[in-house]
Amino acid sequence: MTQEELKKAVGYAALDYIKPGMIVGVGTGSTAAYFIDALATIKEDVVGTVSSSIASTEKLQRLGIPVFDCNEVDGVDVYVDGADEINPSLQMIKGGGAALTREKIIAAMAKKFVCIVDGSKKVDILGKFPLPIEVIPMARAYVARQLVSLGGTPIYRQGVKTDNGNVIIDVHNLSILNPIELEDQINRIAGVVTVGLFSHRGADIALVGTTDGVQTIT
Ligand code: ABF
Repeated sequence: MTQEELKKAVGYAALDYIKPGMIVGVGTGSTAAYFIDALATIKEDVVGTVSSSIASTEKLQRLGIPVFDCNEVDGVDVYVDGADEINPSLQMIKGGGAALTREKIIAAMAKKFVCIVDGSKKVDILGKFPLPIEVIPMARAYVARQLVSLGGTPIYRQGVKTDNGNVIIDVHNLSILNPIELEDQINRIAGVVTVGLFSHRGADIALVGTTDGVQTIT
């Protein structure tokens, strides 16, 4: 199976977690896009969605799936999204698609987080994928210096503006042995909006696409 087929398989497998009457949180990226296609096949059953990016909102609306503002809903029943890396504790690096802030908000709101990935995203130790951080533009150089003092190599993602009007710094050369501690340390730097480390609020379930089928990890 190709990587695209594995992404599609987990996108459709996530439908098992969608029940009638739910508000569904929808992620961003190529794997989440397959989930949106799958959701369109049962769109009459759900109340609607909240979306983690303008790109996903546009796709949901194109397919006739209602999208609510997060402030209009009391909560999110289940959130389905991809990741850039996921470890055995279901902690993740996210934000390769620059949608990390809205993703973290929806993850926090969700009763259940279902992460959908192809097998290439499974790692023992997070950090080979550069860790994305959304930063207020005026703090970019300051935040970068603080990240160097934490042992990383920050690279400004040129030409990218997030849906919230901020910039992204990708931190290379990290081996994240204690994700919770690092998430806390980076959150304490002034000017950081969101770190793409999802360790306090990791996934509850991971659906991993492999050539032997979809593996479920809880
Ligand atoms: C989002 O999409 C992200 O947090 C992650 O960066 C990315 C994964 O994209 P893809 O499914 O295209 O690999 O979920």
